[in-house]
Amino acid sequence: MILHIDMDAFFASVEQRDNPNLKYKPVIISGNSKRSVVATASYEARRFGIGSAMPVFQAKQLCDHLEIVPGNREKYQAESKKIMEIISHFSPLIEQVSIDEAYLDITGCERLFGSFKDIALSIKNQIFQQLDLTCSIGMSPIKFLSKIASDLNKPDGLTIIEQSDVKNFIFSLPIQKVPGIGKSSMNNMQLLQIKTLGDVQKYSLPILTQKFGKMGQRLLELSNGIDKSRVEINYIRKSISSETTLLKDINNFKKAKNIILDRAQIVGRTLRKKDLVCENVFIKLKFSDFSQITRSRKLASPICSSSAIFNEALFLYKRFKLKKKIRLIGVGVTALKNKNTPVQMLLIQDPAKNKKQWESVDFAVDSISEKFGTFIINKASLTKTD
Ligand code: TTP
Ligand code: MG
Repeated sequence: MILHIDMDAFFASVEQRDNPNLKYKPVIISGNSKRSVVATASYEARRFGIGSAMPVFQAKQLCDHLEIVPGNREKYQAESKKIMEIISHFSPLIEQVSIDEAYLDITGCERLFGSFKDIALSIKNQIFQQLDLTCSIGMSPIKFLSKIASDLNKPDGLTIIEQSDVKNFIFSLPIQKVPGIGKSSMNNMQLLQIKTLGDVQKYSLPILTQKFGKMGQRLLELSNGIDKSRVEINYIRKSISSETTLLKDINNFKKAKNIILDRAQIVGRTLRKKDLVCENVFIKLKFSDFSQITRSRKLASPICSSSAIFNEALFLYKRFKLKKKIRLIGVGVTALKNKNTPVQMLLIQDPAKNKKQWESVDFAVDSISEKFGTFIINKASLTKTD
């Protein structure tokens, strides 16, 4: 049995919880710039036809008393972490797919926690009790159906598709609900008169492949209730990077060094937040003529401190013979590992005490930034003196 959980109007619900003045009101979360779009809309705002990706000015036209709240990604990340922590107690087979969404394989967990329905209700209850947030859960024996199910009774929904109902469900499932069906495939669906997933079976594999490419085979499999994808645990992002296009092209070493330090700090913070270490650091430079290079370096032992990332990135930068002005600088890390994998022993035995000290400084700075905001504390070399 696979459970899919998705938080309701996630960013907006967090803000409504933290500011009682926003409760039961039409609220949108957006960026700060003039050209911002809606990241999410509270369910009250959705009644006015407001939704994700809509320009903010358009949302305002639809609802004149709309509350517009700037987003706070770090806060939502922290909430996301708490949610994943709660659900990880129910099964170790957990796959987080976005900031507010995860799959959980709960096959065999009934003996510990009661029926599948009981498990879903306990998860909903714990999240509500501990975080004052609601979520929607879908459950079925097939991964893609669970995702569709979680969306069916939003908000605060629970939808269970039993094995005995799978066939009927698939046959009447509107084809546009199948993940991966975009606008262009919908045109072809209409031409072929495919309205439901069951209708796919009217066509042979060669025709479906001709019309929809690889997706054709998957659709035929899905229509037969076959979904080869499993809940994939321990998914680790392959890289973390941060880059910035400069206001003016530069060729000044000190300025470049400051930007590398700034980016290294952002990358380091993300790495530590995810409890990861890296074994590879790279820099990316784009020049005034739009050409670009990346240079990377494999490390002898894993790191996660911003200073170590900075040192490696600066080393790579210095080795490069600069001939043109720089328009963009990026710093990134790859070869990521969980911090508590055995390789971490290397760090503990590392005679370079300096490295460990910098890590403790970084963790202290991270927790201060989390409490008081990202820009409250910074390296002295990044503070403007002129
Ligand atoms: P979703 O789960 O797609 O949306 P939601 O949780 O706001 O609402 P629903 O009840 O329909 O699930 O996305 C989760 C969060 O991701 C959302 O709160 C804000 C963010 N997000 C964006 O920043 N931009 C986007 O375009 C979308 C779709 C989401
Ligand atoms: Mg959601």
